[in-house]
Amino acid sequence: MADGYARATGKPGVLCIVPGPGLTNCLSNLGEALLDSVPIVCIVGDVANGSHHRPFQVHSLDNVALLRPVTKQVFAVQRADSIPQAVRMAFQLARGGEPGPVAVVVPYNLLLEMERFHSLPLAPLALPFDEQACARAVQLLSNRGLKVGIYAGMGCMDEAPALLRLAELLQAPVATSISGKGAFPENHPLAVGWGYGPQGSHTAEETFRHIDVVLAVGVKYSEVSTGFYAIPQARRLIHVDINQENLARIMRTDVCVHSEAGLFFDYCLQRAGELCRPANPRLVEFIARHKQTEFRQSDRNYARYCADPFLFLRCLRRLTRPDAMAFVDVSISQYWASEIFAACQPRTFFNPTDNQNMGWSIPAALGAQQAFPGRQTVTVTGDGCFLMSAMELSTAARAELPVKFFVLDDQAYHYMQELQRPAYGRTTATVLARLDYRALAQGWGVAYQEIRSNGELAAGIQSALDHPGPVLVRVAVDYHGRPIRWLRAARQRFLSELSRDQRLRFIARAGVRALDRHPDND
Ligand SMILES: Cc1ncc(C[n+]2csc(CCOP(=O)(O)OP(=O)(O)O)c2C)c(N)n1
Ligand SMILES: [Mg+2]
Repeated sequence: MADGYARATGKPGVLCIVPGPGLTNCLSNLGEALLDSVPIVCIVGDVANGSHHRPFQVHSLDNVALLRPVTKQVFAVQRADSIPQAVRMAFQLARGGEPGPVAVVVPYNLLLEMERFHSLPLAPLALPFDEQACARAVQLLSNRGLKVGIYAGMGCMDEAPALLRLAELLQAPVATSISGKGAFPENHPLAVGWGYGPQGSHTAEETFRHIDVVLAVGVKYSEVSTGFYAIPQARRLIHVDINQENLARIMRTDVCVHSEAGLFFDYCLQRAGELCRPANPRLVEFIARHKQTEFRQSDRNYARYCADPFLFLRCLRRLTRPDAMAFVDVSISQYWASEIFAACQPRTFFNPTDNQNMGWSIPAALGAQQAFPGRQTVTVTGDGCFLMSAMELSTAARAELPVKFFVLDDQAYHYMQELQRPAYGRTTATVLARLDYRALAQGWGVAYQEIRSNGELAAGIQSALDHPGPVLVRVAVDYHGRPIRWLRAARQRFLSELSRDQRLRFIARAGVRALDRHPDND
């Protein structure tokens, strides 16, 4: 919930937990916030310290050590008078630089003490700005003989107006990373979708084939966003990021700019005269044509029975408002949603990208809905993801948070099946139980709805959206046959990196398994 609140508002979410099980239960989500650059301040009580310390206290795990790998920093407070400073520093650090979770651990006996606090606000952190590198970037961008494309990540999320102005100035097509979706309006004539390689949108891939200089801002080129690093190497690359350690880690980079995105954009926009390019109707027409093709191809129904998940996502986008907040979980549908669910405003599309923490979307959506009670808020989970955190529907009912929870029910971990079947010729531990979702909804006290075919999509989605309270919607889906660009790209990349021996073993196993079939192996 703290993570969803932070992503939706841009402000740190605050999480208060007990040590021991409270802490171990939230480690996966803190890890998500760390890898996805989400500011969270995590206040953790701890067992008594100093003269109050006794052996065998409840929850006396090494809580500080547990927190270290999933946070930017842990402030382990030892005395009551250091609490205010630790909290101030935690907020500053959570927001500062590349955002992330920060923990303050307070032994509970300190909360019984009296203290007069005199804690002054901290001086703001200086934002990184490398003027020389910015100048080199501008020099490259001002060469009108080179075609420029922009790749924008989450680091641009609060700089959308400047990003838009720069893109129009350069007449540059803009692709985003998954978590950058919304930083640039995807209905803009220069928007090409997400990715820019074989794993991303078709239009982005086609458009960036002709690009000479990629300007990447506020991105890391992480495994998930690049389709197991399948994104092509740009002929020339300028990489701008607030965190120096993210620069040039994955891609061969010509200009590394260690700068905050807003300062970089300001610097460029002050040099509008040098960067300005004439309108490029041919590019705009090229993008529009590919978008049309993409849209037409996506219209095809693949489902043999039930609803087509891609058509569901398309319909959901059509029926939700532009400022609706969509939380898309770790299922196959996250890649389809990245392609078809156009985000036209910042902080409207959310995904647990780099920790791929199943079940994240349900509580995250509650945190966001709490921050913005009037905005439509939806989750799209697979049935597997749903099972990881579905109990939080009781919170939606209790706190009257009108989130609409769409569950794509295929009774399987389809994602795992897609990975296992080509490699092993069989699937293992991927089939899920048949659930009575209606009874579950009734138990939690939320409304219930079912969508069983494409014909029911529009009316089913609309009536859930119209309902004033939380609704659980079971969407019975058939994933069969629908191409998954991300998986195809990641698979090809993976295979291309195998040694000759590894590849031979792979092929031999596939051959043996083709003869030795275990259809009910799961
Ligand atoms: C906690 C956790 N366990 C396992 C995984 C590996 N994993 C990624 S997606 C997935 C299956 C998701 O199933 P579902 O939500 O039904 O979506 P579908 O694949 O059917 O689209 C699994 C097991 C993970 N990312 N996180
Ligand atoms: Mg599933």
